[in-house]
Amino acid sequence: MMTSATAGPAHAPALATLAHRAYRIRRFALRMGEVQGQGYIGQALGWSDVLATAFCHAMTYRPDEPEWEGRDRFLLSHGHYAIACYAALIEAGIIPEEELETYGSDDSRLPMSGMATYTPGMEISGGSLGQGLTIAVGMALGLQLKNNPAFVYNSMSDGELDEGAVWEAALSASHHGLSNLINLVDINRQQADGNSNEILGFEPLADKWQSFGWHVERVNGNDLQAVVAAFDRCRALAEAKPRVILCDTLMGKGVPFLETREKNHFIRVDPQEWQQAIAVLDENHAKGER
Ligand SMILES: Cc1ncc(C[n+]2csc(CCOP(=O)(O)OP(=O)(O)O)c2C)c(N)n1
Ligand SMILES: [Mg+2]
Repeated sequence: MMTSATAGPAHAPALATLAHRAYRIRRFALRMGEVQGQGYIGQALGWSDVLATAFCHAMTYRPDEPEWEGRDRFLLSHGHYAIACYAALIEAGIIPEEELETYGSDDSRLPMSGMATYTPGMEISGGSLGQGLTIAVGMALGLQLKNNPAFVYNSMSDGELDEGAVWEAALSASHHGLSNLINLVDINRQQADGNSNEILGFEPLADKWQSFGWHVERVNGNDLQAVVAAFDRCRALAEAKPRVILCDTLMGKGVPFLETREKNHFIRVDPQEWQQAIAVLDENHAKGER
């Protein structure tokens, strides 16, 4: 039997350390973007604070034993956010840092869309949008039946709210009282064809989840303290309800020239800009700005 250190809330870092880890996640993602010359970097930068909170504050797992039965599960429903998830898995110690140099190349364990069969720590092959929550419901129910106390985190995007299966899963989760299910929604107000809420209006979103029987948190997804508090409340809640954290995020967060770039599903980054982006990120982090 393999023995390995267990990461988890008991070892959760102070906020400044967590901010440093979120910075490192952003930096790993930018490096991968540079290696491949492309990547969903706007999303990765926007989602890094939530990923840092999940992997470096809230979740229990063993970096050297990614399939340990007692681990909290993290499902990347929006498979195109793989670059962000790999960056978090590197920071979590599940993927070696050197491996980021292979991102997106043939034979790499880090393909451009998340694949469960390729990558340690990647629980599902997401990317067919709207499916992650349906799988998460089944997993959470299974864990409850086995008296396994692990949490299931589903990570999804606001474009996925257009998918009917999400709402069927939401009904099922509350019907079964899945208190071990925490759904994380990235509300970056962007999807392939424009502003998500204008393409298919989803507001008032908190009311919708609440009426489906969920405990709801809505936070600025780039305010680390608020994100940590929301995760903590969701983990501590005694009610037999599934939990959702609706996170309003800013695409490109941490690199001002990308934050203000015209918001597209695929933010344009010119070859010389990857290094500039890393330099600005480093500089702002050194100044304590986020
Ligand atoms: C079921 C399904 N429909 C369409 C697509 C094509 N697609 C890939 S990413 C994407 C955008 C979805 O919205 P969101 O994830 O919010 O976009 P982002 O915030 O990353 O811009 C679409 C439509 C897909 N992968 N799966
Ligand atoms: Mg979106």
